[in-house]
Amino acid sequence: MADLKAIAEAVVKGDQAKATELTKAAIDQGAPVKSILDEGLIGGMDIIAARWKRNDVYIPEVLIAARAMKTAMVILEPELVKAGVKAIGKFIIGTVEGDLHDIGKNLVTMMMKGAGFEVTDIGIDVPAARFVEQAKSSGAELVGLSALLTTTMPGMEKTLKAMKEAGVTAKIMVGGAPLTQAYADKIGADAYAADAATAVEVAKNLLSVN
Ligand code: B12
Repeated sequence: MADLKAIAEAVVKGDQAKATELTKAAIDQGAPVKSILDEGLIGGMDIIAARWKRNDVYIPEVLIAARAMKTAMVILEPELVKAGVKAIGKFIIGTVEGDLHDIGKNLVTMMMKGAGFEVTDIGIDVPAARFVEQAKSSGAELVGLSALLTTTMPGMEKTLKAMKEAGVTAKIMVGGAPLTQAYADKIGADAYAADAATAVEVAKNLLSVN
């Protein structure tokens, strides 16, 4: 029988080779691909996210775990497509115009992918018009805006306004070190999260998925 717990453990340890080998073995043994994803790979990322929130592990461990998941996903992804397994939601994320910081955004990207979202990272220094265009063309249910500078935070409000005016229906989540829940409320964002692990919980709540 496929050992899905061992896959999760390999992800937690950041063991790329083991995560990949066990994922392949589970596919060969006929384990349901959705279970390999949910209980194995996402299961591992859930554990690392919880440990990160408790400060039991730090960013390097999160990055290494995410890399192990990404490597194993190369093998699992075609099987998920074949089986018609869909992502739990479509999410696009970018850092607002004038802002080049991307470390936090990249962590949010990894954690969201780790939780089963389909994520499109549209990069840094993204003008409002590009967020609008990408949100519309991708059909994403959720858009994430990141800002690390007090001088670029107003770019979030501008982007939110542009999206509303353009009729974008996606929910909008904001984050970045200088942000607060109060600021998110003031600019009319649908949600705020202080870190990438919380971003996943908030995103799931917003879209009512588990
Ligand atoms: C690394 C860094 C840089 C790097 C960026 C490299 C990169 N590829 O990102 C470089 C050297 C390029 C840089 C440049 C500058 N920086 Co800088 N930088 C930092 C630094 C040291 C760390 C930021 C970081 O990566 N933190 C780690 C990540 C993991 O944390 P995070 O970004 O907050 O992300 C977490 C959460 O906020 C949240 N999150 C983030 N995004 C999102 C999005 C969503 C949707 C959600 C839900 C959650 C979420 O989840 C993340 C993970 O948990 C900070 C200081 C600090 N301690 O924060 C200064 C800092 C942000 N920088 C600062 C400044 C001033 C600058 C410059 C203007 C400096 C200069 N004079 O040139 C330039 C600006 C360039 C530009 N136009 O953007 C100031 C900002 C001050 C202010 N009040 O605005 C800071 C605070 C330093 C300081 N104390 O003065 N910087």
